[in-house]
Amino acid sequence: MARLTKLLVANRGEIALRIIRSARLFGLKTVAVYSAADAKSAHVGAADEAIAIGPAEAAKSYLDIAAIIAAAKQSGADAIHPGYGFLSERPEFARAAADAQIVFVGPRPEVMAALGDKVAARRIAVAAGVPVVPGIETAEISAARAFAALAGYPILVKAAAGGGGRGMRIVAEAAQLESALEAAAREATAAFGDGRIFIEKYLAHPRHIEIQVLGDEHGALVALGERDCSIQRRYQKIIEESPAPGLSAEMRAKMIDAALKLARAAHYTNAGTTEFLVEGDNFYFLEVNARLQVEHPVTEMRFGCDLVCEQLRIASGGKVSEPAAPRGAAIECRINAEDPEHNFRPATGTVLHLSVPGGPGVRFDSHMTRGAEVTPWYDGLLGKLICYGPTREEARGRLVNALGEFALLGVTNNAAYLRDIVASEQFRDARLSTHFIDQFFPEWKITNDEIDAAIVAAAITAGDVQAENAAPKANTERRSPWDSLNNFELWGSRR
Ligand code: MV4
Repeated sequence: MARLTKLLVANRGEIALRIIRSARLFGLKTVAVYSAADAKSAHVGAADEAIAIGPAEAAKSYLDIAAIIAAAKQSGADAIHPGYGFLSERPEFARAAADAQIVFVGPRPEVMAALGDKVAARRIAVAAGVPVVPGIETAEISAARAFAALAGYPILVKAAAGGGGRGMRIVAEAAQLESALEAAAREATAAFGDGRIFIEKYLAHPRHIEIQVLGDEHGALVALGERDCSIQRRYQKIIEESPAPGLSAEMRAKMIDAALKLARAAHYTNAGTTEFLVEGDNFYFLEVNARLQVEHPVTEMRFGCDLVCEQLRIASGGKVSEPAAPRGAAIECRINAEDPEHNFRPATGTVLHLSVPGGPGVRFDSHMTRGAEVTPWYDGLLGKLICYGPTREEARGRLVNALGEFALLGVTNNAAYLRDIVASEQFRDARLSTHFIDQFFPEWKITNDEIDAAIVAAAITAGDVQAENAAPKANTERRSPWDSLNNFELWGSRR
């Protein structure tokens, strides 16, 4: 068993903090890496040491394999955790770590490479007896026509190197087929340097349900239930929950069995997720995410486990723990720096005020603090609010409350939008599908009664901070807090 001592976290933001916390619990020293834009970021202060790896551009910092391996060597780290995004699913990175005698916290590079190729992953699924959407592995026009005629339109053209919705094209009728195949191949070549495409029957109204698995190097594999991630916008998940509402015990058992068969066939180790589309009583393999996922906390809340500790145990050659029986329900929502009133355009700024919700079953995974800067360089995830409850309704009630208590001023964000969704009857009734947002919340405006006490209180302090910053001269006479509201931009932007 490789005894690890020091972990380099090759990531930033909330997930870097999340990993540092568990690494410390696991008894490891921690090394943060950071770009020039993140010198004052929370993960830098949280780690035992921190190493600058380059300029703000991700390509020259968090995506620079050589710079990160050099930082690991310099600090004497014997393991690297990639987090999610960035280099987390790049086999070259896992390979470079291994070549430098550093343990990569994730599956083996060959496994990652096989699963990263959606056509190869689909073949592994078929060979393992896991259902896939009827499809064909070719872009050859006559074979494609024959398949589409048999399966029926619409069909979906996908890129082998794609995933997460990139490089997909829905084809509604035969007349569009040829040009769609050409365009998809061209796009895939431009985006991924790999023009291979495949075709599937298009499922019109699916749910997205995924199974969490853990595998160790001794051949043990366990599943930790499912997550329903149907609520997404432009392929970005925004609300995730476990268990999947209405999923029968029989379907769950079948999906878990399929995920484990697939993981076994792929020689999967460490934490991974098998994504499925679910329509009625049928489920179909979509892809494997060979990493820890953003939404892993909902699984942790139900199973009372720490998936990052499990990952570290597996990476040290230890055995996966047999999961406890899951309890209750957990729902997560992603608080993003974006403006839901203006087509969700990305927002930036300085956090002037932060009210973090609390209470039983409430968890906030975030790197935000007052004064934190949100820059345009990386994704806009400000934090994840996760609520647990004995039942879905209790978890949902807590999440509505928690979103009400939450206030982050200075950076426009989607918290009030999320609260409206979680409080809605459509969400209460779990009318879940990948079209949920388009169906029920395509556009949105804040209403005046949502500008509530928490926001007003926050605005007062934020206004004070702004005023202090603008006029740093000593002033012993306290003004009325209401004065500071006058030029506070919240009111201009929200009314
Ligand atoms: C599909 C599909 C319908 N039919 N495949 C989107 C992300 C990529 N990983 C696969 N995706 C889809 N594949 C067939 N044959 C619908 C989607 C899809 C989707 C899947 C999961 C979560 C959100 C989604 C949003 C739109 C489309």
